[in-house]
Amino acid sequence: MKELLSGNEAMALGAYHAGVVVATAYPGTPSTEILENLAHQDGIYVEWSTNEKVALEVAMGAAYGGVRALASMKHVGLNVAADPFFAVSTTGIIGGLVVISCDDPGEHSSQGEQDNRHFAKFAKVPMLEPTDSQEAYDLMDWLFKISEEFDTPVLLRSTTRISHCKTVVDVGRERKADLKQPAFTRSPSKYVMVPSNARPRRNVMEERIIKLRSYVESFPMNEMVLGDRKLGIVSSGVAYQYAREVFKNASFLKLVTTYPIPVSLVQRFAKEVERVIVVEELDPYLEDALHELGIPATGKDFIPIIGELTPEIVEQGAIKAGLLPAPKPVHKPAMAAQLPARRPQLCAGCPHVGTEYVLRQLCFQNASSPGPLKKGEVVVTSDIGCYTLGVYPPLSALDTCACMGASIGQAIGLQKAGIPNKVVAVLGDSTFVHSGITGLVDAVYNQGNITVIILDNGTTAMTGHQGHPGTGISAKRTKATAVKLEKLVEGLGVKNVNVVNAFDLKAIESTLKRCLETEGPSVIISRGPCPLNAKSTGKPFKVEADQCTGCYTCLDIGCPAISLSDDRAVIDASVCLGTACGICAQVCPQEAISEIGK
Ligand SMILES: Cc1ncc(C[n+]2csc(CCOP(=O)(O)OP(=O)(O)O)c2C)c(N)n1
Repeated sequence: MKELLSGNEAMALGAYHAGVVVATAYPGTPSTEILENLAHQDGIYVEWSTNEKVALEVAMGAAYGGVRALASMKHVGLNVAADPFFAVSTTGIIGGLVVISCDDPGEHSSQGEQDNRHFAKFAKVPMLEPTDSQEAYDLMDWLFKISEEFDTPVLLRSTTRISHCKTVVDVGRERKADLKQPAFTRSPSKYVMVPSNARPRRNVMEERIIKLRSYVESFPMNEMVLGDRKLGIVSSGVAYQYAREVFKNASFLKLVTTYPIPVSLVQRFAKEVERVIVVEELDPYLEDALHELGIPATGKDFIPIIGELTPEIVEQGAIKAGLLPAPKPVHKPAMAAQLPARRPQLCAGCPHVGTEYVLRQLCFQNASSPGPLKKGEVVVTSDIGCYTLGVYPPLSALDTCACMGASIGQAIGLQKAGIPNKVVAVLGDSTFVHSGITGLVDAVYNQGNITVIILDNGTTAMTGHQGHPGTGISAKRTKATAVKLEKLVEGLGVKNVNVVNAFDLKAIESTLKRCLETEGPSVIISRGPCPLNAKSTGKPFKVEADQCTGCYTCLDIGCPAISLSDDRAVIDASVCLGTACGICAQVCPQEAISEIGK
C-alpha cells in the first residue's frame, strides 16, 4: 500500500510496525509530529514527558524492561537529554531503544543551530540518516534490530526537510505480532554504573563499535551509484537529494549509516572516481571523516557551513568552485509584488500581552534603545515560548533568551553579581515544568532576590498545544492528573506566591510592584487561556471614532486586531477576542473602546 507521508509520519508508522511499545517525547519543532502520530495508535504507551531528559529516561527504563522503546526530540532537546544518552550508551539495553533527533538547519524555529551527528560519535552510539520518507519508514525496523543485536541505543538523525516533506511511501509492513514479553533481568554489572562496573562497560562500548564498523560495510541502504567517474559525491540525508538534482551525471555514494561510516565502501568509492566532494548540511562531519581516511575530499570550501541548504545553494557553490558551468543568462520575468515584511507576533487575545505590556511600562520605563540600564529600570530575563515574541516592538519587554529554563538561573546570577537593578524572570507554564523548577529551588535555597513570573496559558502553545504536567491532559488527549503550579511553587518553599488574572492590567501591575519591593524570591502566576485553545471567545470590541483622539496608545500592545484608518484606531471584529481579553480597553486613555452593541 502506498501513502504520502512526511518523514515524521513515516518514522511514527515505521516504529509502530516495528513493534514499539513505549514512545516518549517533549515537543519541539521539527520533531513534534512523531509522537502526535504515535498517539493515535492503539496498544502502545505514549507520553509527553516533562522534558527530553525524562523522555529518554522513561524510554531507557522501558528498554531495560525488554520492550522496544522510542524517544524523539528536537536537536537542542538532545542537549537536555545528553546525560541519559551517554549513560544508556554505557549500560546498553535489552529491548531496542531508538532516539530520534530532528535537527533544524537554518533555525526556522529554534534558539540555536547545531549538527547532532557529533552526538553519535561523542556518545559512541550508532547513527543512521534517512534521505526520504520511504527510508525513514524502512529504517525504523532496522534501527530496533541493530539496537537489540548490538546492545546499544541507536540514533536516528533527521532534519527539518526530511521530517516535514511528504514523499510516497510503500507501507509494506504490519505491526509485529511476536512482541517480546516485558521482563527485567537483574544484572548490576550492566545496569548499576558505579565505577567498578562502568569501567568494564567502556570496553564493551569499544568492542561494540568495532563490530558495528564491519556491520555497516554491508548495510543495504548505503548505495554506490556510478556515473561519470570524473566527480564522485559523498552525501547523506536531504543533502543527497539536492546533490542528485544538481550534479546530474556524477557518481554518488549515499551514506545512511553515518556513524560509524563504512570505511572500506568509502575507500572503494574514492578509488572509482577522479575527485571526491562531500555535499552535506552544517558541519564538515563526513568531510572530516574522509580526511581521517586520507581521502582528499573537499566540500565546505564551496558549500556553506551555516544554515539550511537548497538545490540552488548547492548549485551556486558548485558553479563558483568550477564544478558546473555557469548558466547562460536567461531573461527572468519581473517578480510578482513582494509581500510586506511581517514580524512574528502574539495573537489577538493572547494572555501574555498584558503581562508583557506591564513589564514594558514598569521595567523598561519606556526606554527605547539598547544600552546601560538607568536607575529604577528592571532587567527582564526570559525563556522560550510564544511569550518570547514580546522581544519585538511594540512590546519590547525582554532582555534575554538563551535556552529552556535559563531565565530563573540568569536572574539569580544577575542579582548575585550585584547589579544595581532588580531582576524579573519570565517563563511559560510548559517551560517552568520542563526546566524552571530546579532554578526556582535554587532561588529558594540561595535566597535569590528575584521575581519569577509564570505565564500560565494552560498549554504548550508554541509547538501546537501539547499537554504538559500542569494541564491535566495526556498525550492521547485523555484526562490526566494535573500538577497545580501554585501548590508546587509553595511546596518548593516560596513564601510570596501570587496568582493573577492575565487580562487584569491593574492587578498585574500592583502585584509586580509589591513583589519588587519585597526581599527573597517571589512568584507571580499570570493565568489566562491561550485564545487558540480556549473553548469560548468573547464579544468583539469597537473603537468609538468620535472619542478616539489618535493617541495610538492602543497600538502599544501590538494586538493584530487593531490598525489605523484615517489616523484613528479601528478594531477588526473578526479577529478581536473582546470581552475575553479587554486589554486595549484598559490602556485607552480616552475610554473609547467598548463591546460592540453596548
Ligand atoms: C530544549 C528544548 N526543547 C523544546 C523546545 C521547543 N519549545 C520552544 S518553547 C516550548 C514551550 C513553550 O510552552 P510554554 O512555556 O508553556 O509557553 P507558550 O508557548 O505556551 O507561551 C517548546 C516546547 C526548545 N526550544 N528547546
